[in-house]
Amino acid sequence: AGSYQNILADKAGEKKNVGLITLNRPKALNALCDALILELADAVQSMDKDETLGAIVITGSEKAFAAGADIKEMLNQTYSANIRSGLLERWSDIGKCKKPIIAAVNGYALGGGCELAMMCDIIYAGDKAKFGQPEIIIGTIPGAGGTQRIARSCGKSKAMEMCLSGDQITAQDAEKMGLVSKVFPADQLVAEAVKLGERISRHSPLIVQLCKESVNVAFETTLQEGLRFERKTFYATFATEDRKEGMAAFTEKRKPNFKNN
Ligand code: CO8
Repeated sequence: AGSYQNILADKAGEKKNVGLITLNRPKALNALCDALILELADAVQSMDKDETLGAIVITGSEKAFAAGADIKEMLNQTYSANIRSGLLERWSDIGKCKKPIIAAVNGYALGGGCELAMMCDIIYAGDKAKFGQPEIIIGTIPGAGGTQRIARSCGKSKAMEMCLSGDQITAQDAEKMGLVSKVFPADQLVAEAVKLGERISRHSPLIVQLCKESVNVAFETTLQEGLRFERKTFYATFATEDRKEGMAAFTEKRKPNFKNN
């Protein structure tokens, strides 16, 4: 990855097979200004293409994952300018990544920061993390998935409570309601997220991609259509060398040697 002003892009893990993106705009608690979003989308896209990487971790600082969209940048924005510029268009590029993305959230994940975490495939949180959709407090509503993704992953009551009150919730509550899959001591969080990325990277990248795509269908369609998609995709794995290798390795009691093929 190139050199960025608002993020750091690195390779982590023993085999350097996990992409690590650190949001790095400390003076604004990693508020997601346009420049940061462009860099983030660029880094995610180039890591998605990098065949040495099996997964990506996105993190911030111990104080803030991201405190939301940049309020100072939005202050004088107008409706027509939003339409003309296609505000947040690059944002959806992050969601197009085919590799698994793990959000490692320490500190504040508010507004667009909470939405960024929810765009990732897995959320790990540090024990002091705080999640919230405070847009309502400043006279607007979530604009990058907050009203939709909380409702789908945690149900209506939780989504309404968070979006209508603007209250922050703790990492422990976020875990209880299923927003977050695990909570770790803050100083171990990024290492644990990278370890998960390393475990994912042991598998066939091709099959990992199909598996991620299949889980994502659960958020987009009916159960019947989703089950049909899953079964067809399961059948499709039998057209790959890696499926054959995985099952052969099991029967021969050895480790598989996947070729991404
Ligand atoms: N935008 C711009 N600057 C910010 C933001 C932000 N969202 N959050 C913090 N900052 C700046 C502060 O202005 C301050 O800068 P300065 O020292 O120059 O005044 C610096 O970061 C440090 O912040 P605080 O002094 O406020 O730190 P505290 O520890 O006292 O408070 C909080 C931390 C509670 C996180 C507080 O900063 C806060 O409430 N921030 C705003 C949170 C918020 O309302 N977020 C939602 C924004 S709206 C949104 O996200 C819309 C989403 C639509 C899609 C977005 C896609 C990107």
